[in-house]
Amino acid sequence: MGRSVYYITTPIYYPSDNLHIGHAYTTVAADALARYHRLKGEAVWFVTGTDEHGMKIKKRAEEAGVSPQAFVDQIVAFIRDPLWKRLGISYDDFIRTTEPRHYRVVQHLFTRLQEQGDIYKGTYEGWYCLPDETFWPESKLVNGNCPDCGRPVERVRQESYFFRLSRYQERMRRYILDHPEFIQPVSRRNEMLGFLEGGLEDLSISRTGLGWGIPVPGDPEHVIYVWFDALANYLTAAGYLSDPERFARTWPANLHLVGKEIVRFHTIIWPIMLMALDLPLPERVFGHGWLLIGETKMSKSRGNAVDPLALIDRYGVDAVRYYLLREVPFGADGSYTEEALILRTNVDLANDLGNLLHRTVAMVQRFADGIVPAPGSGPRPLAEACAEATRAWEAAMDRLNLSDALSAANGLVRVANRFIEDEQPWALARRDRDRLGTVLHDLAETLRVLSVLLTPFLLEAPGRLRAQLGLDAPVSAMGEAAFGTTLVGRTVRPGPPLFPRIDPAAEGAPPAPTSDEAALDIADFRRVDLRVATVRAASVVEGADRLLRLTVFDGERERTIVSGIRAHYRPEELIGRQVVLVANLKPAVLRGIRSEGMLLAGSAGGELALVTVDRPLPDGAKVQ
Ligand code: ME8
Repeated sequence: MGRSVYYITTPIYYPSDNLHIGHAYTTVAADALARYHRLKGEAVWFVTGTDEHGMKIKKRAEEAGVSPQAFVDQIVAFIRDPLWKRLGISYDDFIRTTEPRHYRVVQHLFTRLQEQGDIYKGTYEGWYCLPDETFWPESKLVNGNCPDCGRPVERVRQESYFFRLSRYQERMRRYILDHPEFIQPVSRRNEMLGFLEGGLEDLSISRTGLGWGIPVPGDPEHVIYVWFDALANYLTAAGYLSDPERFARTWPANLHLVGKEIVRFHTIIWPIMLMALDLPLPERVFGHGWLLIGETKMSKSRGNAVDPLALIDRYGVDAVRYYLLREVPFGADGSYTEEALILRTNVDLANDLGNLLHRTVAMVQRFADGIVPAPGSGPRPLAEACAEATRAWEAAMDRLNLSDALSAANGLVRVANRFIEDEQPWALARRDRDRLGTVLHDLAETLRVLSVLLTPFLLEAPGRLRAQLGLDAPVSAMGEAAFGTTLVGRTVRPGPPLFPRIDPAAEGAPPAPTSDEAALDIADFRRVDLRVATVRAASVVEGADRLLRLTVFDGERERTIVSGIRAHYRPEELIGRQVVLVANLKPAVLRGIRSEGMLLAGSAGGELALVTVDRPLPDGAKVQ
């Protein structure tokens, strides 16, 4: 027998319409976790699929004027390709409840439970919420509506088969109490314990007159209730009945990832089905929060759904996957906005990560002939930062805290960008080649480590990043996150920006809101006294490798300015140049020299250039 398998599932979705980014959210999260466990060398069985029976589908098919099967076939085809294909969902099995392998399992379960007295025939009288496909007793309704979604319910009275939930109520409560890991996050666990306090009624698990579903064995007037049918998919996809050996390795599931509104089905009804069948219960059920539009849940039936493919077309698959998993702490609700997606992409990916790569590769190119040097002497803060970020990242992944994991990776990017500012490799290039080797090497190595940490989340960027570092193979194991020297001697290959900045205006999206505090009043700006001045003298400041001492004439007098531009200008090339002076800055003493103002300069990616005027102006001319 082979080793045991990490079995992870998403809900199986109703193919009643095209899916939206709420469905993509769960599925991308499960995909990232599946990729993570594969990186750790585990055998993974990652399953998603579609829940194709039920009244809702039947009605939608009637509206469309086609058979239910033809209706779902066309939507399911679309879900598999292009939807999950373009989102890069690496499922191992896609289960459809209309498949023969699943019919067999559901009918087998039904018969067995009936034989042992857990299913019996009676009459159901109560209410049904169509969008949720849920039965409700009168006592649970809220203002006559569905207590889960608030929408109207319809009266149902018919002969029905029942599943004896009540018999297992106390066992279920004990199980939840004894297994604190079973329901997560803990708020959902408390909710479920509260629900059990209210007592469990036996569940109606068949319907007559529907004609679209799995027939009750021996009583084909009845079809099996869509939730009983759907939950069993987790057994079918693990090989129950069809492949006992695989089933033994795969079951129980390690993780059912679901939206919070269906936690009750997964942590009360489903485990009771398994208890009744004498099968082990899933290790954990995680109920994540909702993507909201404003204050309301995004949903097909509310008509406020956002199409994932449209977002991919606009922003690329990596930006969409990153946004979904980074923005909201996994478990909480979060509002979706396109502006937030743009901002996230621009700040974390284009600015922080993209710049780090661009600067590093450009400096290796410029200062080390394009070849990653061997580390030389001096402290190696990035080695420790990488180890620390990897630890935090793994701990967050294991807690399913995907946004924290991404935040650990982004924190590392920021540390590395700061390291460039601190070490000033362009200055080291002139005076300390040995240290320069350490700095360039460790920056490149940090990027390589980042390519590992981003691999479960992003589809394209890790490979493109590695290509620029001279690596052709994709990341294949978690162990590659160890900080080492495998890049030494590699030739970097500068490429296009990893994430081009998105221009919100060009995308037709409203510009990112600026807070009132950040926005500058014109009066505030006018308080800065900017003047044209001419450099009359320049010299190096002894003992300070970044500083030049300048004498500038501002139209009225000469001033001394100490400026951190030594790595970019030789003193003699500055004499006679007109520059822009901040004339009303409080004087500061730098290296014992009183500096009376500041020169404006632009900087990016290690480059720096002084701001000057387009044609000569009298010294003292105001800049505004
Ligand atoms: O419930 N925010 O299918 P479904 C976050 N067939 N996640 C969302 C979301 C949102 N706004 N909208 C949908 C069913 N989801 C059943 C499941 S399982 C045995 C049967 C995600 O098509 C989330 O995972 O209504 C939610 O639980 C699921 O889609 C519901 O999909």
